[in-house]
Amino acid sequence: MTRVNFNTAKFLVSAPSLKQCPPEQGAEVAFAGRSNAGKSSALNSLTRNSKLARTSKSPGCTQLINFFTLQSTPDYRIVDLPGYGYAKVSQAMKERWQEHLTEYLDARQCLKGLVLVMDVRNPMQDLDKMLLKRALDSQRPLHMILTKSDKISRGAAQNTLFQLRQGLKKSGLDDLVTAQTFSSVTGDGVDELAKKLASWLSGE
Ligand SMILES: Nc1nc2c(ncn2[C@@H]2O[C@H](COP(=O)(O)OP(=O)(O)O)[C@@H](O)[C@H]2O)c(=O)[nH]1
Ligand SMILES: [Mg+2]
Repeated sequence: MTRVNFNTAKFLVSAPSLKQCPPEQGAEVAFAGRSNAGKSSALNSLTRNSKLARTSKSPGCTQLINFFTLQSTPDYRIVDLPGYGYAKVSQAMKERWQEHLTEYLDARQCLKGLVLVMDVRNPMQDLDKMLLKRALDSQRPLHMILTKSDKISRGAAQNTLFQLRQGLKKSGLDDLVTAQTFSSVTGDGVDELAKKLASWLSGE
């Protein structure tokens, strides 16, 4: 498998909509999730760069699609999609977010897979399910990371993961949808996530 050095990630560009995204070239993977689920922290753990994605105190502010490129393999990109579900954001803004997301998922050929970031204590909220559905509609694989696993016991985290996998299996989705636990504090699951993304990016 092609070696993918996530620690060479560097900010590339912010796009307010699909039109401003970098050219379709190479391969990219995108991160999505509710505000505060731990998306920025996960990106920073993956890239071993605590300053890559800003972990914000004011969620819901940015509606930009942020692109990062891997300097060792510049054709590979990581995409940070705007967080969703932040209560104080207006309805109009929420709808605009859904439109942009749908547009991006439908049109973006070089998108190889989607990471859905969810707090292990509160997975599969309505908007998470909506995102899952959109990913499946666009025939894209989706990998769920259950973050903040350090916040609960190992047994409880494993149980949540088990239940989630059972649900996927029952719905016949377990070939396209995978899941793992994750913690940016303890490093739980960082290597597992890196492997998944490397296989998507390299197509191996
Ligand atoms: N204990 C713990 N806290 C986390 C973890 N990941 C994120 N956080 C905290 O959760 C809050 C939101 O994280 P952030 O990465 O900004 O979430 P985002 O809005 O999804 O990008 C911050 O206070 C983080 O420090 C984790 O794995 N463990
Ligand atoms: Mg963030």
